[in-house]
Amino acid sequence: MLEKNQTRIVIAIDMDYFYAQCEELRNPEAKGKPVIVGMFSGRTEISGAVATANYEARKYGVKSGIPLARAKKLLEGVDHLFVHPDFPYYESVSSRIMGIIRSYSKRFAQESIDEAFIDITDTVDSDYKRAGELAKEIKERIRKETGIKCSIGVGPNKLIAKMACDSSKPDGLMIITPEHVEEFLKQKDVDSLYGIGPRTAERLKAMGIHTVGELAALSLEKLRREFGNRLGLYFYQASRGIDETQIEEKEREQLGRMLTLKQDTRDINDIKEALSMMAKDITQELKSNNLSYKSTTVTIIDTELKHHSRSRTLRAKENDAETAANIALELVKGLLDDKPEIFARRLGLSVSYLSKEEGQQQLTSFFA
Ligand code: DGT
Ligand code: CA
Ligand code: CA
Repeated sequence: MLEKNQTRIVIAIDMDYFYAQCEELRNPEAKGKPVIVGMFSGRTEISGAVATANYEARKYGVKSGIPLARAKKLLEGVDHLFVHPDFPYYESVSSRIMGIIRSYSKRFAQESIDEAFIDITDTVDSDYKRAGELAKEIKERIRKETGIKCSIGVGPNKLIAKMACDSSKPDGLMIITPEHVEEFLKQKDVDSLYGIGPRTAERLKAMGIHTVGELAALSLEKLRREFGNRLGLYFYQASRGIDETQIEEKEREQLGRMLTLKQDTRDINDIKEALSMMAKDITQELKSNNLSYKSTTVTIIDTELKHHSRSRTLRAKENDAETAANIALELVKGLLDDKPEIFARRLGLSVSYLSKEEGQQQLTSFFA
């Protein structure tokens, strides 16, 4: 078991200042300026919090979670860009990035909109030198094909890979081999231990434990007495860099696209064109992942920003673009007939009840 662990190689990939970087991508004039993506809570013009900020804005102390009013104050007199979040856009950038990462290993797990882990032990035959080269290649491909900068950590497990990734930010690449795990962890603040929240970190600090090295000096018995069996064991293992979590893909439940129409419309030709574009895009992603679907859903967001959806579930599994586009078109027609007052501003298409085409999967992995 231990021997196997020493040769495992895991890569953690996390996009830098993700929402704000997506905004820079489509607003070239934002480059070099502080960029804030903020969520209004609705009560007043300025109530709400910062979702994220680029590194220019971070220089002024702006970061995720602080009130918008405070961010505005910190950037008073500074030429900056403030934008509302556009989740469908971030999702579309994310799904292209995930498509690239996924192509490097069958052991892939997307952890959030902007981060993923892959186990590349087999891909590089447990060789850290090759792992570093592969990490560099992934980084360059993401940059070239999507325009997005990321940070990458390479290590013997998920915990170390993630912490290496965080330490290398922004636009970094850090490789921690098993021999360097102890040295890497020793001086780290307990805050930075993956999976420890701010309240737990406070508790540790109140006990006089500030670094991971100090945490590792405590016995398992003491940790269990203080924190209970589960958390005690977690601290004992994590502070030694032990993490046996496997990297596995969770079953995807649905896959979709959403776009803003060229104009607010009820014209079925405009809608048909948008649907077939999204259907093609979706089926391409289905095919590259050997997936098929059973249910199709369309969503119209109208000019009042209200959502209207219709779904249909098929008897048989499907994976071609034409079927999805045809069903979606019928669903939209039905929706518009029922609601003569609405005009579509945005249009969404998604497929769900996904399943793997096992036969093909085996064939491709045999040749991979
Ligand atoms: P990084 O990774 O430090 O360069 O910066 P981000 O912004 O990529 O941070 P990360 O990876 O923790 O989060 C990914 C995205 O998730 C981020 O761009 C916006 C969103 N997000 C993160 N923290 C918050 C938060 O506190 N509130 C809200 N609404 N969104 C957040
Ligand atoms: Ca990030
Ligand atoms: Ca993240």
